[in-house]
Amino acid sequence: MKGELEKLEQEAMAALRGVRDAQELRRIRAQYVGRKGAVTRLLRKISTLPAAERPQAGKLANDVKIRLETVFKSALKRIEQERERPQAGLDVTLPGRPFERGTFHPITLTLEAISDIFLRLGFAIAEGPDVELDYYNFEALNIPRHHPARDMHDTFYISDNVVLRTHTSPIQIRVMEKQSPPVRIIAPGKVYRVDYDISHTPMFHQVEGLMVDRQISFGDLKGILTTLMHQLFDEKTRLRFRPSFFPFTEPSAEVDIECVMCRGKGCRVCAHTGWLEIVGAGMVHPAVFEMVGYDTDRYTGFAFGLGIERIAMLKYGIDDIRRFYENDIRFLRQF
Ligand code: FA5
Repeated sequence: MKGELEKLEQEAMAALRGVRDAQELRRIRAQYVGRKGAVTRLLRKISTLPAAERPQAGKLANDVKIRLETVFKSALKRIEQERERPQAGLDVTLPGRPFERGTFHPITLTLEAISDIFLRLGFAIAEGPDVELDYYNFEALNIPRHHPARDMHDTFYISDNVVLRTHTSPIQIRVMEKQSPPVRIIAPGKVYRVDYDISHTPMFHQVEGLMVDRQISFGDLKGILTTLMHQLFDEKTRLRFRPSFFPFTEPSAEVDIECVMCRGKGCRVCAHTGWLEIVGAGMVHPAVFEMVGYDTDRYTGFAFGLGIERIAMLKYGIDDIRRFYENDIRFLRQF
């Protein structure tokens, strides 16, 4: 046993001499004094020796173990100190590397500009989840299963009753479930549809608006949206309200803004029509109020959903919606 122990100690010391990194050191330590190490194995064997030899062998093996542990510890310290020492050739007088400052994304800037205007008009900001229950995205908005209006939304389904929200309108329901009138909120957020071309992307942004109180009229809706566009663009910007259909509003309208790129003459951005559809809107349908338990005799309200990418295209003169999401630094740096 004595001979074996001496041999192991010499071997371990020799292995340690050349060690340069901590990982290698730990491996050698495990090989000799770890739980399954060679010295530890010998220590365990002591119980099989004749009783008279045990005390001496035990002391010998323990001493070897303690000596090795001490050397391991100081080797580890040496390695760590070496690592912290500055490397030869490091010139501390060199100037630092400059790092680039980012800019806000044009969609973020547009969302902020719109939110600021609504905050000044006394609206609060509400939020809801991107991954939404079918109930909030459709059912509670008066769009039952198999209703043809579901075809208007090319939906990404997560499961049978969970979707990526196709619009920000489910936030209307979530707010009204929690709060009784009066309500005056906007809800900015990402929405998702299976759609991709010059004026459609699979992920885009909307700002939902909802105002509920006594005697809210279509005139209030027109006033708010016109004020918004005049403040975002200028006082000359014209809006056009066209009759439309949404199951959750009655009457419903689609609101176009005169193309500020060509001032209505017709260009690539407005598909040569002079107008760009940017908002779906209307008076909240009584069926929706009933879903959330609002008294339809006392309250009326309007709601709208603004398409933010379309507004940003007009604001910054961008003719292809896909530019926003190509991550081209040359494009993004301009804002
Ligand atoms: C809606 O999403 C309704 N939730 C709007 C609404 C809210 C109506 C409240 C009534 C009351 P629509 O599908 O039309 O409606 O979308 C609204 C706006 O989002 C459109 O006017 C358009 O500007 C924008 N939009 C729609 N699809 C895309 C797309 N794939 N990419 C970019 N913008 C889009």
